[in-house]
Amino acid sequence: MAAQNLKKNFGATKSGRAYTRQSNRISLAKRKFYVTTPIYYPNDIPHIGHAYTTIVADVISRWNQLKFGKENVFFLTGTDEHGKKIEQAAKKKDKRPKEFVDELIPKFKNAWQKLNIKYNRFIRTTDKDHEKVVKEILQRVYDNGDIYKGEYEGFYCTGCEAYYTEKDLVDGCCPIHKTKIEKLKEPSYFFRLSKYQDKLLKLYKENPDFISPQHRRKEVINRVKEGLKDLSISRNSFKWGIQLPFDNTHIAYVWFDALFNYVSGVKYLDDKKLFEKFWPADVHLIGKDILWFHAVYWPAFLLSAGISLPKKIFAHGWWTFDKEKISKSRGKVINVDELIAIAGVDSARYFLLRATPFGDDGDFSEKALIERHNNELANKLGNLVSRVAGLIEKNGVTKCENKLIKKLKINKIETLFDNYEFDKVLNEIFAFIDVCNEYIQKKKPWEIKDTKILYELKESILKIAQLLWPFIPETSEKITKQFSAEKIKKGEILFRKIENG
Ligand code: ME8
Repeated sequence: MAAQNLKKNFGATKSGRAYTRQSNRISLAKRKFYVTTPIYYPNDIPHIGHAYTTIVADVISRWNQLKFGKENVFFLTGTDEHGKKIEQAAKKKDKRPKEFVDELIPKFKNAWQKLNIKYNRFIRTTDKDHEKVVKEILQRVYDNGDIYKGEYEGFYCTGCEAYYTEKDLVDGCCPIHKTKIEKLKEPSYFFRLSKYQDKLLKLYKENPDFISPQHRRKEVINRVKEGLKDLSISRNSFKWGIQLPFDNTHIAYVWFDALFNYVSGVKYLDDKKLFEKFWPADVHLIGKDILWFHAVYWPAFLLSAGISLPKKIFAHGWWTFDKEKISKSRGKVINVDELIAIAGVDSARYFLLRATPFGDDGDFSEKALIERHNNELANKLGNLVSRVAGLIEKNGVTKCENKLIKKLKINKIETLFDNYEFDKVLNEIFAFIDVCNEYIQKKKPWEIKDTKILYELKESILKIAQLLWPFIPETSEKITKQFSAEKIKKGEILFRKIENG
């Protein structure tokens, strides 16, 4: 309901002409948005890193709902359930892989629910429709000659679910996990990745926004220029995966399986209308750890399968915890319940989006979160809302032209949002909150009892709530409800200050 209101407000209160101009610019074909997160390995409960990408996807989804309407946005998340890593994790707990993941999936769904994340589908790679898609594509790619049989001899890190060459290793260990690496020698089917080198380079060149941020795009281009080897896309030494349709003694390489979730998520084979409405994805959000798989393998697989390419891969940075790598074994990990316990859901969401530019690495600390909660959410936003509500409760409002809102840089905010510069979006919104707080100080409505000023403030607060809705939905809905009521009342405190911040 509140979202409906917000949507209405968005069209109605936004500086009229600019909005019309803007909406004319958006072609009909573009009036939808499809955002995805990586599908996470359910070998443990989700932590702050997984929460981060999923919260950002939720923010993007909500922002596009405001622009295009709820029905024109699709947000996909889910879990990556096959492969050696999951098989090993299950074995450790003495469980069968499916039984093991079935117990972890509710933990992911619960975590997203607690964080107020509203996805359209939670895809699991064990879903029947997904398995059907992967098999059909494997057969297609095999039939068109891009898959051939050979033998893989080399290194494999199960933690990364990735192949390595001798020169990638550091002292004989995986460069990421620093753990001992497995040497493989087994029959395998290969995908002709080498054939796609020039096509990929052309793709990056012709679509400079395909990979973001730019410095990561350059890294990918340089590596692709060094040459691409054909990729082993099947395993036959274990069983937990999707069988190749043309050889049931092999299972698909987990990344060949996982990447196709993005098309099966919108019902590639089962619902043509849905698929055509949302595909190609507008953005795949990922962490920088898995950029190579998404920027190189994924478009090559799609080109081979004859499916159009996503518009953008955005690889964000890495969160550390008190300046150290997030690591369960060293106790440097913060799970979703712990994150929420610090200062509530909205403050956690706000902090993660505000503290570091999207794309850069960031450091998480409880102290920094509490500081932002106190100084920005409680002192600036909370105080504005409570002061204005209190004054209106006593004095009422008188309708007038809202001159104050002209200080809100709405076009700039829209551009920043669409450029994934969320920290700057929040900066702009909070600059306007400062303007509103200063306006009260200057005009002293409690002395002169000017209820026109209170009307301007009320309308401005409604606009602020709407723009903040993607970030702090629960608070924004409370504010919207409070300030849309016939009789505005002071109401509860939105953000209680936390001591020792
Ligand atoms: O890679 N900082 O799954 P995964 C920021 N199944 N983001 C982080 C993070 C951190 N410290 N730690 C994790 C996989 N992430 C595959 C994906 S997609 C077809 C298959 C986030 O469970 C970030 O989005 O290892 C990263 O890319 C993802 O979790 C990796 O999740």
